[in-house]
Amino acid sequence: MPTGDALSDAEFVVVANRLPVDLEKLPDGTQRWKRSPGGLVTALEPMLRSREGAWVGWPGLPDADVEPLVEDGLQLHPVRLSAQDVEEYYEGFSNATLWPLYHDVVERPAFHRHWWQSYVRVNQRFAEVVAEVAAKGATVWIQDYQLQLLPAALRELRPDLRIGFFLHIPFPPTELFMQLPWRTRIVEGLLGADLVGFHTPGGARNFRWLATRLAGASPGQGRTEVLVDGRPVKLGAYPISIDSSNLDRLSRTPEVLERAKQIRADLGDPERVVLGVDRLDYTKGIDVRLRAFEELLVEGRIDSEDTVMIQLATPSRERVEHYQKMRNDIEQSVGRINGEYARVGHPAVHYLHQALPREELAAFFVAADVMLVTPLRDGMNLVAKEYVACRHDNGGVLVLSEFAGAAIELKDAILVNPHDTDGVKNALFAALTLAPDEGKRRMRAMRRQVMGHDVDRWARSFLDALGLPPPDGADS
Ligand code: GDG
Repeated sequence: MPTGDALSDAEFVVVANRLPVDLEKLPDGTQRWKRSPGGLVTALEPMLRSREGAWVGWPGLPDADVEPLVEDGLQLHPVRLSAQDVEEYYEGFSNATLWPLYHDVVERPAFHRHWWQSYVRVNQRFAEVVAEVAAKGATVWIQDYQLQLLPAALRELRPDLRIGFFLHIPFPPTELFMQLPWRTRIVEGLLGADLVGFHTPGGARNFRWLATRLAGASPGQGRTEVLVDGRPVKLGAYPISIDSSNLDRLSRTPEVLERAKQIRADLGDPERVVLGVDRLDYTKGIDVRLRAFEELLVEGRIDSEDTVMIQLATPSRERVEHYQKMRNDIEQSVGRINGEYARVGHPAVHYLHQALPREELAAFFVAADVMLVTPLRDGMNLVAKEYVACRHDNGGVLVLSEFAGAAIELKDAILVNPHDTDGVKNALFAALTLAPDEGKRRMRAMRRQVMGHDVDRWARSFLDALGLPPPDGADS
């Protein structure tokens, strides 16, 4: 990738904790860039390119001094984080304070003043980089909980910018948010934006209440606006989605269909395959579904000879303490279930702690009769939508937690309360025994939703609300 010399003056800037490419250290000590494709990059790339856009973010390695670069017409501007920043701002305040607090305190958030100081410093550093990169009057779209102080910090430096913020995780109930010692600063930070977006109307409502109570915002036009010192700030729900048609296309390719068959054959051609796919995170309720599966085995309602479970768990945040404990607990459960119910060469639960290629993931979705998505709380949950997009045969049954944002749109899933073990167990059993016609009816309805509301539509609706005009020559 070439390094750009005179980079800046971008009309459209995306800011996220991470760049869409990762810097990797090779064993010989040299470094190279590796693409890290994700839904957000796919959705925003065309818009960024057509507007000579820029992306600002951390390259993923501590203490990395790297110059801005241009990749396929897209400017990439690295923000440097020291090892201490990674520990305090990222692993600490972002992932051990905000993450558990915003996910209903399913683990206890840690409140440390030095983590907060680091969060303030890093957000300010991001603001300085964006202020350098953005052209006069440019539009800046800030992503997620790591950067909640950035809207106000940026407005302070560059009042000419149009600033949008989108939160990818749930915005918590007000009673929980009030625990945060720095609650007012966070709310004021977000109110620096012109538009603050959430996955659900509930998130927007919670934030609106806090904006008026903590930051002196007053009601604006209707319920989707507040006024901050007379300046309107729009609030709204923009449920994110996936690159539906591409995934649908991928799931129909001969390679994926063949691989799906092979997966079932490798499992010993069981009658029913139950699947879970998650980042290994305590919010995802992996323990909940293992318990449900185990109890059905104990009660003799299912038999491991003909019903197997696969749990794919992508490694995540391995240096954060909560994650280490959860991994041990889950691996112990898998071991216990297999100890009781496996035969040599025939595990009852197949557990992979690995990141798999996208094609392989699609094949698992095609191969699974029942998909278990049981988070205790989740902003949206893209896996649920990806499963639906891969079921062009209208086959497969989705069991989905009521506490995932996706439950608002995927009403034809079998919805469960993940705190209710009997409920999850009975829902799993119902899914395994659902009449095929009823299963197809439900999947068809969910596919209409997912195929009609893709990530591109999500990004457009957010940017329309922010007032970003379409690029020259665009057809919309
Ligand atoms: C946050 C919010 C919100 C997983 N394993 C592999 C793999 N994945 C992909 C999935 C999916 C993505 O990772 C996970 O997205 P989720 O939405 O399920 O969850 P979070 O990572 O927690 O995302 C969430 C999201 O932001 C977007 O706003 O929906 O609520 O928590 O795309 O397919 N991909 C590959 N190999 C794997 O092994 N290639």
